[in-house]
Amino acid sequence: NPMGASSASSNPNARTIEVLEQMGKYYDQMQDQWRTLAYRKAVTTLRKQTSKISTAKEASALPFVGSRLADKIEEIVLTDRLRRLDSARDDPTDRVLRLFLGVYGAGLVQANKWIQAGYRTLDDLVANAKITDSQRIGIEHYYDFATRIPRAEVKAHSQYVRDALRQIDPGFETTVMGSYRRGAKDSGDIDIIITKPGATLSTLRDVVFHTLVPRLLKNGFLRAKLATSSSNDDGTKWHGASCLPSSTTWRRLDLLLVPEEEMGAALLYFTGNDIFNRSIRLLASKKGMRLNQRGLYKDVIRGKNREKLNEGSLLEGKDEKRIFEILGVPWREPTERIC
Ligand code: DCP
Ligand code: MG
Ligand code: MN
Repeated sequence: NPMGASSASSNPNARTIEVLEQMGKYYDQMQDQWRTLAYRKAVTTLRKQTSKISTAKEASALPFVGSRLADKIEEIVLTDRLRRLDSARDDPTDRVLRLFLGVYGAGLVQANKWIQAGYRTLDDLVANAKITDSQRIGIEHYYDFATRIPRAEVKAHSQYVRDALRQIDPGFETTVMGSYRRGAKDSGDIDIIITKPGATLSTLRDVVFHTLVPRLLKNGFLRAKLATSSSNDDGTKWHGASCLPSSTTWRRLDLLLVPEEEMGAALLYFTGNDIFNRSIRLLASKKGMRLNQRGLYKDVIRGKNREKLNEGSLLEGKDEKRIFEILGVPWREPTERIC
């Protein structure tokens, strides 16, 4: 967590933050996005406090802290722990569920099916369950993929990709996105945007999918391709695993192809974080615009429930700063986009 270092021990709410983060991590592992978000927002709010928040009443007066979370904050201050977290950790079914949800590509439905079928360990799955190729790789490299990647190593992987790409065509450019661009000291995966000024998406696909990736699979830098969910596969992504020549640890690597005209919107989207993205999209929609990873659009007609009735027309896609300007939002450095 990039904000951790600056405020960890000096913050009067350090212990509360620590426990809430553990609870949030638990919900994240359980793929409970709603509660994960609530805990992250509460943690962000607590980090900004300069005095200790001790009672539920004080806590619920803060933004993004509802009454239940406020009660938990009081419980942590009074008892130095959280019963909900202890019970979650003790529950064996929960443990297995979290273990299985950690397998690349496994969702709640899949993980529960494995549990229903009587499987309890990763070895059970490999030996007896019907699993996809991607899931097998996710299991074989479970602990690699669960380990955070130090910033210097993210850089080394991206340099490797960049050098190989420029050998094919020096006109290509790469940008490391996600938590790395936000300045994080470590990352969950390596997100790389690939573009080339003046090139179409089909040229990008040709070079990356048909030349770069096969070459890097052959020389052993890329170890495996992993399935992308069909719902968000628009032929602009490659998901897989990479490994530096000096290492045996496999890392999750995402390549994203972006035509020049969409670079601004893609930079904005893939920098995140996800909460920042949500709030800036919501703001766009309130102003009658629409923001996605391709561009900012106007004249979007929405129905009663804010659902969009047409696509709108493009206002800006290429320039990240212009998108902020048009939205009327002061520019925020990537390192400040942590919500
Ligand atoms: N993103 C998003 N909403 C999602 C998933 C992703 O807005 N549901 C955007 C914001 C993320 C970026 O894509 O910052 C990259 O996604 P990652 O899942 O790789 O997340 P991060 O790079 O931010 O974190 P990590 O270090 O865990 O990879
Ligand atoms: Mg990432
Ligand atoms: Mn990613």
